[in-house]
Amino acid sequence: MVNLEDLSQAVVKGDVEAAFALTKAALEAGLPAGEILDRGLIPGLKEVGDLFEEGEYYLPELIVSGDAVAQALELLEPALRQGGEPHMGKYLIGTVQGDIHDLGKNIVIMMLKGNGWEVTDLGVDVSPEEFCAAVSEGDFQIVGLSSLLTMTMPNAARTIEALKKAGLREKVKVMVGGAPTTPEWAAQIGADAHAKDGPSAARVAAELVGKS
Ligand code: B12
Repeated sequence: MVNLEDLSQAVVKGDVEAAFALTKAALEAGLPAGEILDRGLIPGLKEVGDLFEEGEYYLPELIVSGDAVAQALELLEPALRQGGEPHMGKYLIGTVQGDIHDLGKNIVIMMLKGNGWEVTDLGVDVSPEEFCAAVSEGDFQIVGLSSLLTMTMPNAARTIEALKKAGLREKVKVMVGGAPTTPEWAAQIGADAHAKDGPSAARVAAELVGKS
């Protein structure tokens, strides 16, 4: 039986091979992908973040632990995105300018796809202008802005302002998320909604388009 605490610790140690092997074993043992995430990979990353904050870990540790999770996520993707043909609509997502964190965004993408959304991913460090260009060219119902750094949260606000200036704000609903963000902040910057994790992102997206 796979112990998900061992998986968390593999992430904490930045043991890419062990994290991959334990994720594979957990899937083969029939554990749901969501549980592997919530009880294995995410708590591991949380501990890495705490150690970083305490000055025990430095950037290289963040990098290897992030890499361990990125590789494990590839194994989870088929299970997380199971859900058939896209029928909810089109969702545009990206990490805001100045920010290169993408693990959380990628989990949100998997959950959205698993819940019937067609998702276009602009990647990381996406400028307000790039978001505007994509919104203007595509027929998206929702734009999702991810921000993991307190320092880059204002760039989510700038993106919403840029959409307004370009006359595109009414064309799309805007959702925001990322560890330091809150529903209050979302309301303050004029977003339509906030979600705290992948499952709630999928639920809130459905609500925003009246398909919940
Ligand atoms: C891994 C990691 C990295 C990796 C990222 C790898 C990658 N490919 O993403 C690397 C090494 C690149 C990195 C770099 C840095 N990091 Co870093 N990093 C982390 C760490 C440990 C985990 C982040 C993570 O993936 N969490 C797990 C995922 C699942 O959670 P999540 O991202 O929050 O996403 C969930 C929700 O928020 C939500 N969500 C996310 N996005 C969206 C979007 C939408 C639309 C919606 C609806 C929902 C949603 O759903 C997700 C799924 O459940 C965190 C610590 C932590 N506790 O978060 C620090 C952390 C975020 N990093 C931090 C810092 C300071 C940095 C650096 C500045 C360090 C440095 N000195 O250089 C750089 C910044 C680089 C840059 N310009 O962006 C700080 C940020 C502090 C702050 N509040 O500003 C943290 C909190 C660490 C700490 N405790 O101090 N980091």
